[in-house]
Amino acid sequence: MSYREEVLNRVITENPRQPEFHQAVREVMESLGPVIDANEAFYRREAILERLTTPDRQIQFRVTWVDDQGNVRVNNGYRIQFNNAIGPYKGGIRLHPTVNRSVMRFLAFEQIFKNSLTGLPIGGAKGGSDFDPKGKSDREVMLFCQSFMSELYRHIGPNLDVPAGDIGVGGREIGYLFGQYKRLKNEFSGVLTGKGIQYGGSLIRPEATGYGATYYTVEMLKHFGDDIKGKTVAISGFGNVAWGTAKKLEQLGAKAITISGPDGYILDEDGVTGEKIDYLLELRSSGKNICAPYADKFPGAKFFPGEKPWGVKADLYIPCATQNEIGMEEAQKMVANGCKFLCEAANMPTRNEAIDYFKENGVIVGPSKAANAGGVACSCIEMSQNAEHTIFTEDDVFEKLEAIMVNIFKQSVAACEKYNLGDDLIAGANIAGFERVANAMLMQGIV
Ligand code: NDP
Ligand code: 2IT
Repeated sequence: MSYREEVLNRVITENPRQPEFHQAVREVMESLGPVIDANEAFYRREAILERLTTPDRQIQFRVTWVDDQGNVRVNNGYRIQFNNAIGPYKGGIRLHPTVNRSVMRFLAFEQIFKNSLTGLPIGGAKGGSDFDPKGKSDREVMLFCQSFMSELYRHIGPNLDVPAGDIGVGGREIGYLFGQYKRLKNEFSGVLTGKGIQYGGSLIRPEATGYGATYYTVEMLKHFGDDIKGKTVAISGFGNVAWGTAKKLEQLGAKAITISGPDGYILDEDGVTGEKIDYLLELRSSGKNICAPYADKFPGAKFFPGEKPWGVKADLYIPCATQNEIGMEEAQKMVANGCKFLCEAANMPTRNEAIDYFKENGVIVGPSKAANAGGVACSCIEMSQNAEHTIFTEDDVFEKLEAIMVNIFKQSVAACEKYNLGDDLIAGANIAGFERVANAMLMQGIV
């Protein structure tokens, strides 16, 4: 059995009932063949893959708060500090009822490679809670965030671990979390990113993930002799990432033609453009988490209850909602509709078997670790802005963000060329991300 297979088996045995974590590790282990197998004895002796797949630390805590009716409520809180070989832990906080240890671990594990690909000094982490923000009042969200931070504050810091947003966590939640951290530590620092611009936040951070994913898509199309202009794009979700993606697509002369929520999807052949993009913000802040009202407001659009947007014919597909939203059934529909390119803006939106099917059918997949790294890259720009006690202009941030995304694409292609991986941008990204972290780990000794 190869070293990579041994480590994968160990991860599965030691972490039972964590399917998302197994899935993320399997994908990376399968990709690392060309690097590890050529030097197997060395990597095995250094236990580099065991070290890389075992979190440095994981914190789980109770979050107790009181709802508007006076009931005491209890949720689980998590922070997985997976690897800090190249910089302080960095990664978002997710508030969604599907959050559990497996979801947290897969996200923290993938964040190691994503953050490495940015070329910036940030390690991998993720946190969150099974708290459901759906239908909660502002006050309930505030009380939850304060209680969450009352535990988390002792484990984070501007040079230790810097959380940010993810599903269910936007500017409002970051504000409440920051306020509580400041109160408990008596310290104003860049301990969180995604802050309001009034108190240290970076311009463009809300848009950064969607903008970055679109820049990545532009590079991918260019590389394969195509162009984004005039393209129709099926996207999913209607949250922060979907919004930023729709906005950038319109600016570049393409258009999103779908959005989706847990209630179904919207097809808007005229394009999710102009005021419709602003309406996504309204939908999100309504706290109802449904996309159906879009069709009432914009009568040209059609609502398909209970369905996903992946049966729609489009030039490009950019999932922006959540993990495993594209399985075999969806992949088959997309290939039948002539899909040539998929760019993953959500984290791990495609199941491994669907990825295999895409590859067999010549579809180019831009993996989430590379394509959605614009969010965390902009977070790191925010960290340096805070450390320098300054404010970067919008042009500064744009320029940096675009350069980082272009560089991520180039690094992935360079790894493909070096290891004869053809058009496998997934393996290219995994290898490029791995090499930097593994080298840093080796240089720092057995820790
Ligand atoms: P938001 O909370 O703003 O939006 C998430 C969207 O996905 C909503 O439409 C949400 O609807 C939907 N969604 C979430 N869970 C499910 C589910 N189980 N089934 C169906 N739909 C679901 O989050 P973001 O836009 O910030 O995040 C979207 C994706 O992008 C996630 O995978 C996230 O990890 C990833 N990402 C986010 C970054 C960021 O900076 N925010 C950076 C990089 C990646 P609902 O809430 O109603 O379920
Ligand atoms: O998945 C991600 O990269 C994020 N949610 C953003 C993390 C961050 O620290 O900005």
